Amino acid sequence: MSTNTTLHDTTDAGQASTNGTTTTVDVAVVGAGFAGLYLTHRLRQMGISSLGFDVADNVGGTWYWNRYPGARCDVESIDYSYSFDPELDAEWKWSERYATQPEILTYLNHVADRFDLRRNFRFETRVEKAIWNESSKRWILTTSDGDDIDCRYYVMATGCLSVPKQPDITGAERFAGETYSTGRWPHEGVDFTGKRVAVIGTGSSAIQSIPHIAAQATELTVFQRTPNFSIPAHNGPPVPDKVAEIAADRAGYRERARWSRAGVPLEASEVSALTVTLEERNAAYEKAWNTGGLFSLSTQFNDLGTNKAANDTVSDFIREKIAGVVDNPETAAKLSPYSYPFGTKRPCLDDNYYAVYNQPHVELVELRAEPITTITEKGVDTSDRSVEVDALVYATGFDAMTGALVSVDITGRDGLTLAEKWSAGPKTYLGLTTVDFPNLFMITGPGSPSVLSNMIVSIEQHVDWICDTLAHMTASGFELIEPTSAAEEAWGLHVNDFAGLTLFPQANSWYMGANVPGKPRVFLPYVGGVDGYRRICDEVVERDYLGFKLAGDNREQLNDGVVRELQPDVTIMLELIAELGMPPLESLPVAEARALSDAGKDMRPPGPDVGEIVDGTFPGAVGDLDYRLYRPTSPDQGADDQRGIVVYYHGGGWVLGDATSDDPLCRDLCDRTGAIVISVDYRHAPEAVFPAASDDALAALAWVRANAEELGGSADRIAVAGWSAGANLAAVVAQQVRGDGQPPLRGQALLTPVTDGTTVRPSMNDNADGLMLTKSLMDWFWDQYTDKAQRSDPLVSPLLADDLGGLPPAVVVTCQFDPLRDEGNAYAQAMAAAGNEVEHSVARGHIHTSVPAVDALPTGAVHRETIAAALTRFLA
Ligand code: NA7
Repeated sequence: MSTNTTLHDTTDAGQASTNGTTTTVDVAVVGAGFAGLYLTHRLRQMGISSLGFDVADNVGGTWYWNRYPGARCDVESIDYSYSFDPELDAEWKWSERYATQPEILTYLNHVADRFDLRRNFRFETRVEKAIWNESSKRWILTTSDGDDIDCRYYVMATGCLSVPKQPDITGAERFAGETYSTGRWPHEGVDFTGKRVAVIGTGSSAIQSIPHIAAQATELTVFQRTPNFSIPAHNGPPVPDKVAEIAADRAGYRERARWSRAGVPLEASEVSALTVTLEERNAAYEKAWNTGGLFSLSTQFNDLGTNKAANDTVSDFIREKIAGVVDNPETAAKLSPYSYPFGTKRPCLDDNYYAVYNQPHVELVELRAEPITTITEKGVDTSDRSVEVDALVYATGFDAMTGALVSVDITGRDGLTLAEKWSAGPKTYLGLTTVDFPNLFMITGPGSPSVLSNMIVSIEQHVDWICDTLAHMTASGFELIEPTSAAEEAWGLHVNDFAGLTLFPQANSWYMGANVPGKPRVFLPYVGGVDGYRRICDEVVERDYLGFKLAGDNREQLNDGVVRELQPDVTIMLELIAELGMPPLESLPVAEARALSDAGKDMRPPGPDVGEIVDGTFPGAVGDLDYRLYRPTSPDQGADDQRGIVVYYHGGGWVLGDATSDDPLCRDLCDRTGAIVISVDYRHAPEAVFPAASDDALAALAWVRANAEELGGSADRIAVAGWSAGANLAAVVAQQVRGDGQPPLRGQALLTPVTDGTTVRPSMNDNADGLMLTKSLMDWFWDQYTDKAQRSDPLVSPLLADDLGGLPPAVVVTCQFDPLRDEGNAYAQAMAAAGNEVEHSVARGHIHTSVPAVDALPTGAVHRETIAAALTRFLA
């Protein structure tokens, strides 16, 4: 990074210039909180002029406004501090583990003084409008003091929880007593002594303030819509061990924070909550409960955020704690959350919150049972009663993550406003930028880790990324940056895919936009971690601003592309497998390749239970072979009480595997379809070469047809299915038995089939390496099974059959990043063109091996369901 770069249009580097009522500056910044202050400091260092705005009369951002009693940070202050200046970091001493709002505000004022930042801000000034001027390639801002700001870059450093939610309770304007909002608390403080007080809301602000309000009020009534999980803060002086750890290696500690999941260095558990005993689990939770802190409980096991059953264990633990503290069992029950998993709404840290309800003058009203009908002049009416109060405190939260961004009237290219563009939910690239709003940056915007992380670490990362980008642009002669539509679209999918792996979407939380009436239900932050996200942002830069268009007077660079296309669970699996450092299968003798491939079986989840599993043998083309039969638990289907049968052929390139090697997938198919699944073996290459496998596959079907009733199924309702080379066999068998005088096959399910050994299609080269099935492994499989000359035989390349008419209905699932994708797609298209019924889908973000990974890769489930639903239809 360069620290003394200037932009082209800066006549007086580092200074804004004013002409009449227009001020010209390089960068306009909205917000004087943690983000705006650090950004201003960095820009000053770089010699880039900036002007910041804040409605408040001083610095502080969220910590300026949230002055309610008990307001504190709920990430330890030692972590919730700037790291950009080691001297500042070393010198500043927090007095408590979780600093109070006044102390945090003092810190921010100290930072503003220390780096002389206030002179770059106009306080008590609101940016009301921002319009992109396409001809000058600049933003024109209109401020509340009537001034226009003409800037090259426009940065919204407006925070994620800065716009209080508008009162959405009937009659709110009628109340004649004192009204307060936690997010806009009077600077002089409020004395509730001798007063009857109502608090509406039980989020973090309420949970922090209620014990303080209860200490003064004569009567306190708390109106709770949804109970929250709250963990004791165990506040006190900063934890000595942690202070010592940081003092010993400050730079190392901060670097670990930058590369941690949540922006705080934490030990991540690798153990599932469901694999330990109840005693072990509760001992872990008890220790965490006594340690306190936002992350203590959630990091005890690795599946609390992704597995509901695992989450239930910690949720139960907290509910027991609530019951242990609150004397009145009815009140304890009301305070116990059941409607969402722990952690899917922001958990709270408290200081004796639950015990407040043991005080005789404190009452909890459960709004789900008795909703507020209206606020009146005197208080709050519910469906059951009228509660008269002297003061009403709204602790009803914020229009989170997008509220502040759309509260300024921002108009981008072609008159499009940000509010219009985001009417169905925010669209960003990396949570930093958005299409049609060139040179606009958001700090901790939607689609970035932001509120799921230590905000200060995320703020510093965003500010650094933006400043490094400006430096790069200046040095390279660019003055315009905008993401591409493809990059933005794909980022939205990636953010959503990641959230879908977690329990977060199960809650009506502000993470989901669910707290604001009418707000689109979209998961707003990025759940992939500060570490993973930082890696992505760095990679975007390393790949020369992938997904961005950069332009200057004399040059333009369009580097369209997508930074993360694989499903997130597929990426995680690939990283884990890469860590194992296994040799390529094709580099091994066949016996060793088989042993290595078999060893993987023990590492995978077993798949669902089925009613019965029977192992046996059947006559193959030249001798007995094994089968494994899966009988479902579900009630019999079909008029004659006989089930449909799926004859399944396993994957493994005609070389690896056996009748049991796709066990989880077969269980899953059996469970989802309610059909009998018979996984049949076939002879393998190189011992038995082409056409041994297809001969055995055909023999297996003949045997199942002849013995269907004995197996508990119906000879009239048989389908074939397979994965990879097994799908090749299923396709070949389906062609061979056409019109053979027997009841026709009801269907064929082909998952990533091999269909043509004669042509190298683009997907083979595009996905040649690093995605489990490689091009060289596929070549090796082919070489084991067939001579090159044999590969045009439809018995191994079913796509090359002269006649593809009259085939059974097919479901074909191919994977986007599979070397076999294009030949699978070609087969689906060719079958459809020949007049067959074909359902074909391409599994987005999947690789050759990921869809069969039952219970290991959640994103594959939808594609297995596609196959199962089609089979169920075929066999009905
Ligand atoms: P939150 O966490 O959004 O809490 C707001 C609370 O107000 C929550 O209990 C809401 O219930 C409740 N609420 C909101 N609207 C209503 C209406 N109309 N009627 C009754 N109750 C209502 O905001 P906080 O300020 O407490 O905390 C925000 C974050 O700041 C916090 O997570 C930390 O990160 C710091 P709901 O759950 O929506 O049913």
